[in-house]
Order: sequence, then structure tokens, then C-alpha cells
Amino acid sequence: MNNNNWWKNGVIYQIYPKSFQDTTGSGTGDIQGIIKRLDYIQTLGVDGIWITPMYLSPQIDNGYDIANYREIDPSYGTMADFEQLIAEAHKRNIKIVMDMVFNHSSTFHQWFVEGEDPNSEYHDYYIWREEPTNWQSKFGGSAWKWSDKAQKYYLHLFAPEQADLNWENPKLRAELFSICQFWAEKGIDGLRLDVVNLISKPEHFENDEIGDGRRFYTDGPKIHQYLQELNQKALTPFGLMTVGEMSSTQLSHCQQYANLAGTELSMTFNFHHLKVDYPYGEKWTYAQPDYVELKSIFNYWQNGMHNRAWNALFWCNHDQPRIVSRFGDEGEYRTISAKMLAMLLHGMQGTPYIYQGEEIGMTNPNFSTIEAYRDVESLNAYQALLDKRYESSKILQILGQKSRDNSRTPVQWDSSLNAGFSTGTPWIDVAKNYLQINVEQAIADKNSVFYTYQTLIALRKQLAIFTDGNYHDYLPEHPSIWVYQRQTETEKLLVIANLAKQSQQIELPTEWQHQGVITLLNNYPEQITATTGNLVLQPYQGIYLYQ
Ligand code: TEU
Repeated sequence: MNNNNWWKNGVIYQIYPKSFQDTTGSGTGDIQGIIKRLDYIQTLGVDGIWITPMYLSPQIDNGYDIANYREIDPSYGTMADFEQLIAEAHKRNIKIVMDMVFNHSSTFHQWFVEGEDPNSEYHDYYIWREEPTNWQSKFGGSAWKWSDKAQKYYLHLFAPEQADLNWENPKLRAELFSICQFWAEKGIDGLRLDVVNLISKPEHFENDEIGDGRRFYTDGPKIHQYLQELNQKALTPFGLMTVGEMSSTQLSHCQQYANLAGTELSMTFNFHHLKVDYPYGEKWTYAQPDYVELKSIFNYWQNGMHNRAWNALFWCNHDQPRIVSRFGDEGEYRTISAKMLAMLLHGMQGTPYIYQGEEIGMTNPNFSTIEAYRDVESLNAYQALLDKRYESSKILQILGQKSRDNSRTPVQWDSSLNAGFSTGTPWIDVAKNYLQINVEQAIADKNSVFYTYQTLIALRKQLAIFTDGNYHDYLPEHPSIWVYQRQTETEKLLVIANLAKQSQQIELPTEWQHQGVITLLNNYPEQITATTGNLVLQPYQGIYLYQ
């Protein structure tokens, strides 16, 4: 499949299949459900769909614990269903990007089941030590687990059922490259590579006296060598677009990971912008976001990657809370603030990703009991905070703001039972506001968030400024107003956003104070004629001025 950089002015829609659409009454989403909703996705106008893992898995981490990389998990359907999905998507000129988890496999994978035996050829597919280091799993607790069979510890940066793979082993690497070829020959168009910047471990493992160990394996010693080999042997030969999920990464590495020459990956996700409500880097706190820090991070990455490498842009995914709950307003300004947040992100350089439900302004579910939570990370955090003597009510407040479950509630399709997601009992509760917030309502309401996303996707194709313009922040120090300019030799775009619930006034940059400025987009009805210096911004107002 010819790549031709379709993603440079494209937009990608992320599907978390378990929560997307169930067609069997099982309570979990399936491939036929995705096929059923392709026309809806096509209406939005996106160029591709990223689907999180649907491979055979015991579902300890909802599919990021893969037990067979070449088999579709029966809960999602059959390989024939998947082949039908590829064909139906391609009929609609929608590309399919699959999620590949190459940092670790499930401990139920045959490689690990046999590899626990030190004499097995698969033993060296994993990382074993006689003595553990003090490294911590990202889901809490030690990153090492004892194996009686092996009489050694194995490394697991995530759940104990997710054993880290040993990329030092050329046979293991060849297995993974062959898996890419298998799916490329099925007709997929790209891969999202899960925590791929963690695959290169240090030669010697030592305790981390100042951290949780991530500094030893993040953007590790051979990471670029491994990614170049992956590119040469498994990506370029099949024209696969790739987006690397880069955990705790650095700009200097992403400039190389996503270099415009395409020698490693097409683009990278980083998460620095989604830690501005983590005081001192601590996720499990109830805190408000720091927008000065948010603007600074985007300024750093937009300018650091411009003309060198390619960003993946996102607010939401299956690991993050819903953005309208996080940086917007769940109440009277929900649609207004959701539109403003969409305009802020889609005005930048990079490939925007829209997470299922984001396009209709879905919110966090605000679960009131721990029994409603499903995610291994959430449940581990709950117990860890209980152990620290936190009140349960306080922990639920924190989980309600920060947990990954927030984005994993079923897509709200309509106001029927279970929001039209399933005729069975959903694996996780539907958010209670589905009667008011659902796709059917959004499509019927020309003023809905959906049509703002549809417009933004179309604008990215119509105007080169979105793809090519540089980035300049006009108000870096303002606590709740964001004004940035994109510019090329022939076009200028001014993106203005009020991140507060109160009206605020700004003075327009002088080069924008004249006739002939076009209001390209505005989440309020009145038109802006930027003929004076001052501009009153309504609560959560977003404006695109163009010239
Ligand atoms: O996420 C890795 C990652 O960086 C985040 O999951 C983060 O570390 C975690 O949420 C703790 O805050 C990828 C997948 O997106 C995630 O769903 C998987 O759980 C994880 O890798 C392990 O495969």
C-alpha cells in the first residue's frame, strides 16, 4: 500500500473497540460493530482509523497483553470479520492503522509459556535476572516478578502478566518484523507502536536511587538502531505509516524518531502536555491544569519539531480522561468549550487524532463507586491510596478526574438502552448523560461539536497553513488565554482561545488590526471584524482569524 504521506494533512480517528459498538449482545464491542459505524466515521471526514489491540489476549490490560499476535480475539470476531473491515474501510477511502505492542507480550503467549523453561529457545525472548532492581512498574509495585519454573525474576514494566521482550535477541526481532509483514499483507495501512521507546534496555541493570528506573530504559541506548532496522525490514517495504507512542520521552529523540526523511517512524505521540495537572509529576492527585505550562510545552514541541520531524496531536485517548472534563466545562459551556479545545489542537502542525466520542463532546462518567472501575491501573491506584490512608471518597474524586476508565465508557450512539452500544450488559457502565450527549443528537444538531470537528478536518485539507505554517505564541504568560499564530509566506492564521468560564478582553496583535481579516471559524455566532485593537472573548470562546 503506497504511503504517499497521506497523514500529513490527514486526521485519524481512534477506536477502542471494546467500548465502540457491540453487535452480539456480549456487552463488549466487536469488529462488525466497527463496520456498522464506518458510514458515520466517513461522514466525519477522517482519513484513517487507529484501532487498539484486538489480538488474542487474556484482557488483563484490555488487549495490551497479547497472547497471539496473528490471531483476532474471538470476543471481537474472526479474521474474516477483520478482512471485511479492511475492505469496507478501503471502499470508503479510510485507512486502517493497527496497534502493535512490541515492548512486551502476555505471559500467556506461547513464547513465555515455553520460555519460562531456561532451556527453551524462547527463554531469551524475555528479560531475566537472578536479582531484581528497585525499578517500579508503571501500574505500581515492583517491575520484577519471580518465576518458580525459571528460578529467576522477569521484567515487566507494566502488569506482571505483561513480560518485557528482549530486543537484544535477533530472533525475537525477526519474529516481530514477520508479524508486521503478516498484517501488511492483510492490507493494513499503518501501525501505532505501543511504548516503543521503552524497547531498548541497558546492558547492565542497576538500582535507581533517584527514580523509578525509567531513566535507564526510556529512549534507551539502542532505540534508534532498533527502529531503523524495524523501518528497513518491516515498515518501508510495505509502505506502512507509523506513529510511535513515546512514554516520558525527550524532544531530541522525537526529532530523530519522526524525522522527515522517514528513516524511523512517521510521527510520535508524547504526553508532556497531559501532565500539566500532575503537581510534581504525581498523577494520582486532584488538581487543576496549569495553562501557562501547557502553552509552554506546545510552544516547545511545535517549534522543536517544525521542519525537522512530525508530531501526532491529541487531547484524548483510551488512557486519558475526556478533554472537555479536563480542560473545558461539563456544564452549560460543554459544547462551546469542546469546540474551543478542538480548534486549539487542530490549529497546530502535526496529525490530529480524534478519540471515539471526543467529536460529540463526551465527558468523564463521574463514577461514584470503586465497583464501577475496570482498569488494572485504577484498581491498583485505589488500593495503593487506601494503603496510604486516603479516604475512599477522596480516592474516588481523584480517580474521577484522572483514571483511564474515564475514556473507556461505551460510545453514546443514541438515547436507547445502553446508549445504543449493546443489547447486553456493557462491560463498563455507560455514562449517565447519554440521554443528552449522543451521536444521534449531535448529527441532528447543526450547532453540535460534531460539525466543528467535521469543519476542522476539512479545513486541514483546504488550507496549507495548517500543515506547513510555523508557530508563534503571542501570550505565553497569560493564565487562561491562548493566542498563537501560524504563518507561511502566503497565509497567516491566528488561533484565539479563552480557557476560562469568564469573558476576557485581549488586544489583538497589531498585524491583525486591519480590514480584510477573515473569521474562518468561531464557536460563537457573531462575526469578528478585527478593526479595533481590543477584542472581548466570551467564555470558552475559540476563534480562527485568517489572512
Ligand atoms: O500506554 C503506556 C503509557 O505510557 C500509559 O499507559 C501510562 O504509562 C499509563 O497509563 C500509566 O499512567 C500504553 C497503552 O496505551 C496502555 O493502554 C497500556 O496499558 C500500556 O501501554 C501497556 O501496554
